[in-house]
Amino acid sequence: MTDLGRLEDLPADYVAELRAHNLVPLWPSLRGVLPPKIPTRQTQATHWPYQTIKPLLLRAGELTPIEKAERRVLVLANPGHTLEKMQASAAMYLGMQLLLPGEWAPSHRHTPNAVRMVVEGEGAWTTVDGEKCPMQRGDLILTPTGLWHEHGHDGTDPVIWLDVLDLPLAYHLEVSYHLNGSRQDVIPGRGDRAYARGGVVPTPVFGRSGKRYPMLRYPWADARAALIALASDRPELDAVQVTYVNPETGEDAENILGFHALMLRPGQSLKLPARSPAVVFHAIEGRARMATDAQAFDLAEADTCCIPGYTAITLTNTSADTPAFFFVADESPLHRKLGVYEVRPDNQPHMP
Ligand code: 1HN
Repeated sequence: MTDLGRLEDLPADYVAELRAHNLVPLWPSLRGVLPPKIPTRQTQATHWPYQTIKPLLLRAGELTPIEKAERRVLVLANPGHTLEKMQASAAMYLGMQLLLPGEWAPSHRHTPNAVRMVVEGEGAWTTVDGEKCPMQRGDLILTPTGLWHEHGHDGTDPVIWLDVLDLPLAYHLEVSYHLNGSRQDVIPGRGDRAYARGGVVPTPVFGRSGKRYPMLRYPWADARAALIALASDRPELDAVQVTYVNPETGEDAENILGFHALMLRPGQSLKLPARSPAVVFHAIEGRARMATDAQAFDLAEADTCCIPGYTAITLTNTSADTPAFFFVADESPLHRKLGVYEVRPDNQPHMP
């Protein structure tokens, strides 16, 4: 590949004159913005152990009342993007949120899409678009773009959950904003039970519900049962994984980020091919060794990690007798919509 001309090769007065007119020569920067064969990624493989986060989050509960925080969150920031950017990857934001007994995080809505993955504690709830969703460990609760949501806690011990948002993308697109509201009236209706059995959905005899997001809560008990059934039905299947979908359309549960649950059989080692989206793993039950070409670490229960795109991953269940279960979030719906989704089973470019 030919070396392209550098900025230093140009007369300083010429460069200064260009700049004065808000003009920039492309060729000195062309390889930077369009590198050969593989994108430059700022996202670094990063591991956030829960044992580190939990005491610091409980301390935040002592230091900052909910009224002074609105959302009491420690952000899982990827150092590759600089901590100030508060992003886990190019499109994903991660945060651990604490709600103490009796607290209320007031109703608001915003343009970024969010989900909650419940990590620990009993008795909290999130009301989304008038539907009161109980929060239990491993449950996935959607708060898609534009829907009102608020969190409350009727239990006796702290509740902690993982927030995943497409905030970095929305912010970059200059479409990120919020509106404050008042306490929502709770409307009867349980989308989580109405769509609880795969293959059958409520019949719209009197017309469709009109809801773009008919299912807001995906109970862990159901996703876990689906994984166990899949593993026993398909003994030869390597990737025992399910995707959280909109049960009326079969499409991804949200527009931009993808959400999945993954099971590793006892002792299983799973090789995942390099794919274009960055991916987040959160250990719901059990533990695993996470390895890329460059790095390895142990993911303990409730730990979270982020792996950049275009990276092959080997996940190994270090227990010989119990399965391990993971929540997986990635940027695949976004990449597919943009037409840049790519799998590299042989680590070679396969431009779509
Ligand atoms: C948000 O609305 C929540 O509703 C949590 O719990 C984290 C991070 C950035 C922007 C909005 C919530 C958030 C957030």
